[in-house]
Amino acid sequence: MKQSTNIRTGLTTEEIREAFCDNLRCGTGKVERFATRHDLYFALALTIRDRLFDRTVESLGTYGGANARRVGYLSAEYLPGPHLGNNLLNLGVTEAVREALGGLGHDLDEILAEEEEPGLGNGGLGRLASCYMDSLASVEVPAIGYGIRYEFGIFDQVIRDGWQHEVTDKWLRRGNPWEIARPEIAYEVKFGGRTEPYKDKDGRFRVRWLPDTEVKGIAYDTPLLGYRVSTCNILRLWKAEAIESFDFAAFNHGDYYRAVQDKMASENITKVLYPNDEVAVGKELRLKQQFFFSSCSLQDMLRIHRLLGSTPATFHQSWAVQLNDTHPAVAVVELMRLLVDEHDLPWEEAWKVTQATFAYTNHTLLPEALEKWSVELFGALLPRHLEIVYEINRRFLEEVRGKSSADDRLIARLSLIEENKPRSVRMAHLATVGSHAVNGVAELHSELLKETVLHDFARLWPGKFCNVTNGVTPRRFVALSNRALAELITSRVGDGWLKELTKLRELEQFADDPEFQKQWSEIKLANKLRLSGLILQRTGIGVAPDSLFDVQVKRIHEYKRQHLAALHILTLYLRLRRDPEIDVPKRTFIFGGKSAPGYFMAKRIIKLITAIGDMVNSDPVVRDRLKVVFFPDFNVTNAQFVYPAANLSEQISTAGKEASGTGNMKFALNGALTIGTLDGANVEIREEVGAENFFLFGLTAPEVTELKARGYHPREYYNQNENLREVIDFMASGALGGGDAELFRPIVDNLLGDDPFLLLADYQAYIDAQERVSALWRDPRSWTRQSILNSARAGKFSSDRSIRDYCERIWKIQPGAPPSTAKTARQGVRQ
Ligand code: F58
Repeated sequence: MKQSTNIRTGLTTEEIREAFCDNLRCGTGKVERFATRHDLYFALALTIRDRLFDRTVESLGTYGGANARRVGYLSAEYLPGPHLGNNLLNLGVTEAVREALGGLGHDLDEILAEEEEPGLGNGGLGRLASCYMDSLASVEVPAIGYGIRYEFGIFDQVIRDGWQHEVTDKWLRRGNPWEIARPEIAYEVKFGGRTEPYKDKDGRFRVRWLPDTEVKGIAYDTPLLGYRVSTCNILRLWKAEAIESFDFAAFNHGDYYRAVQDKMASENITKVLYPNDEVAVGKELRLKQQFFFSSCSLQDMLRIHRLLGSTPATFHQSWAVQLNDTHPAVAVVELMRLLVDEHDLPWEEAWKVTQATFAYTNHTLLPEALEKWSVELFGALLPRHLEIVYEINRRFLEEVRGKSSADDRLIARLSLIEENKPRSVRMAHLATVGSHAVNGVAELHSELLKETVLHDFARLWPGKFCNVTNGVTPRRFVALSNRALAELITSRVGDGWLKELTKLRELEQFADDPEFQKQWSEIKLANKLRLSGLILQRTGIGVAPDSLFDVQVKRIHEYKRQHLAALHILTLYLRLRRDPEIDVPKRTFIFGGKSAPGYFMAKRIIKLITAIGDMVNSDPVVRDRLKVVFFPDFNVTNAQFVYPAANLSEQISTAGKEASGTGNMKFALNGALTIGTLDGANVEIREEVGAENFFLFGLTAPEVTELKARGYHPREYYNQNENLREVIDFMASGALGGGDAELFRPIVDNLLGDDPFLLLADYQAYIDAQERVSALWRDPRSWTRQSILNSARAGKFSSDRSIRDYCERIWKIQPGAPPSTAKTARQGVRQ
């Protein structure tokens, strides 16, 4: 008999098989004979979860010292993707598990396909948070990712008649084997009511908050293991529940409905993720969500801090708290309230602790995405917090006034309160004032941040601003999703690249090696075949794996300019119709991405793409040369099939609009060439891979500003460019909408009348760059060479590097194994 402990922790094939059978029996209550594939998945997940939590306990033990500073990553969104495959990879047991299951007659890949991913985010920002959690553990920084356990995550997208429809995401319907509910870790969160001044027993002036309602936040923990290390951090998501005493109060008065209603209202807080991308919603429930998770997280961090034997005045020594955009910015105010009102710290001291604790990452410059809360709403929901905001503001503005150059206009611009009707709290200002560091997510973005949105703050506190360029985890986005490529890389440069991605540079020497080139392109072709199968299954469209896979996957947004790509397809289509003999290399255009449900233009852009697809894919003259696919329901699971199969990565946002982009990095790492503008991290990707290996086009950010200042007249471009005119007229003709000329009128009118994202100004440059793409594609050896160089030189874009940058520039934490990884330190705090 094996030792009984190994059934929960052992990593051999035998131990895993035994544990799996045990979990199937005792964890899901099934006998193997009657188990469904989902039961098998569940049993395997439980088996792996045991091994992860074993390491969590171990990590907490080793990091438990009072001097260790941990990271509290506050993010309203996470997009972890399916856990199972990643955990097997990080634990190093994929093959052992495959064998163990194989021995029982089960197929690991089929079981992996059973997992439903947690869609707890909208897009880049949520996915970045998950890449960072992977890297925090992998570079061995103790951290807790805090967020919201939405019952319904981002909707599932279905395409019907070419339009997007939203279906509720019921990711918890069949249970979630990765999380552990921790009802003992619960905090009360108050809302509404009023405040009341009083004198405490020492005669000091104080304020108490008399709320209207209270809810309870319950912790749900998911272990997040680093790559081939024993550090296992946790993702702690909060679920809102009613406080029973509240129900009872109403119940006792015989008001049964009121009691049930209160309960429902409480639970509503974490019901659903707002599906908006790059637009602040301003709804009360959204502010409730933000405050709810910020408050629970801070109370939790304070509890851990005290468990470590410290007092609130040294909170910042235990915790570096990163604000992932302004969604958790109210935490600045909540920490002040906790320290001043509940822990009796003097204001000045509390403020020092608060500023030393927080750092803020900005992810957008788009004005419509900058969060503002009307003072009325804010004060009604968080009356004490509004007072604290006013006090922070008063002291801040007083400090600014003390400086000679401050005039009233500057004061008004800096204020945490926007005085326009309705008066509102500017969350980016609050986050900036309450933090010791502010960063953008790519070099260009960080510069623009200082020049635009936070210009006055950057002048006031130049030292507060820095840049941390985004990164992505090479484990999920190369090793897991492109296994064959990972194996090829490892065969040439060893396996160190997965921990130190810049080692990929060693591949450069093989860029012209015919044997390596052959293997490289065979892998790409196999990935394209795999994706073609999925495309056929999901859309019914047959695509040619040997065609150029030209891919644009990301949220649908006008600034990202999916419709510019559409103009290119129409240009090629009309050219081919006019002259079928012309040499246009075979291309498959693949789009994917969700539109916010209420975003009229984005939904129409989806319809435009699908309408072009219907026309192109069925036209006998072009259908063997061009194909257009809208791949429905782009999410992390699907993404893992898409990036490895791409030849060309479309990163064509209007310069100055995309803060960074992270898809651009995933494509490059998987050997796609980029066609792109000088926007976000494209600038740095181009710098790294070399200008000669990047298809650049379009106006630069300063040129965009200048053109707009001069007065931009899209119609002039239309009048002067015959091809462009033909394409736009075609869209307006109704030929695409089955005779309905109104269908794409809003897009046409928008482009000709206003064109806020300068498609017409960039059109010709884009078409020319696409010509260069086609020319290179005709020369497979040169293409493959450039593909290899793109991967080889994209090592900078590992999220491990980003996390090390945060550690050095912002958190002042030393990554790497804890001082003593010895098992003796087991008596750590229980988190
Ligand atoms: C994205 N923002 C940026 N926001 O657009 C992208 O350039 C960047 O690479 C990425 O962040 C990571 O830094 C983004 O995804 C959201 O999804 C918000 C969700 C909440 C409402 C407002 C938009």
